[in-house]
Amino acid sequence: MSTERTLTIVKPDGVAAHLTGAVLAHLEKAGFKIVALRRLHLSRAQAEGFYAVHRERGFYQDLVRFMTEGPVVVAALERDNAVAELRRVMGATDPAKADAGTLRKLYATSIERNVIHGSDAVETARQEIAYFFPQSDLL
Ligand code: 3AN
Repeated sequence: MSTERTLTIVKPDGVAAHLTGAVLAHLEKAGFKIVALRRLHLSRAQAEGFYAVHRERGFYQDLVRFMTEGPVVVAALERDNAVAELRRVMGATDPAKADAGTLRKLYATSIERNVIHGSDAVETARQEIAYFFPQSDLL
């Protein structure tokens, strides 16, 4: 078991529904340490860049609109096996398919408005953390 870092975003639906505290508390109880934290309103260019991998997908423009509709809260998290553990705690992308007790099962309202982002791989996590926390000594 090695200590890893990953990046999470409480998406605009979660922040608007006052779920930031509940989501972060859930993550802390699941063993994640919050090592950096900030709230920001993503610009269109930032959201497009963040989700560039989905550029060709039919839902891309809607996704960018959703991610820019209000502020998000971004955190760098640390624990053993952090990338895989965060994805397990988040649950499936589609809340209808998410396991009981996962954050998306608890709080998400659709496959798009699914409350939380988590990095999909260790290298992606490193890039996402560097993007949102460029000045920090985390790197
Ligand atoms: P995850 O967030 O579970 O890693 P990705 O990376 O496949 O899922 O998708 C990124 C985001 O795009 C999702 N969190 C969700 O907001 C949105 N999304 C993914 N698939 C769909 C879809 N079929 N329809 C609408 N939005 C989607």
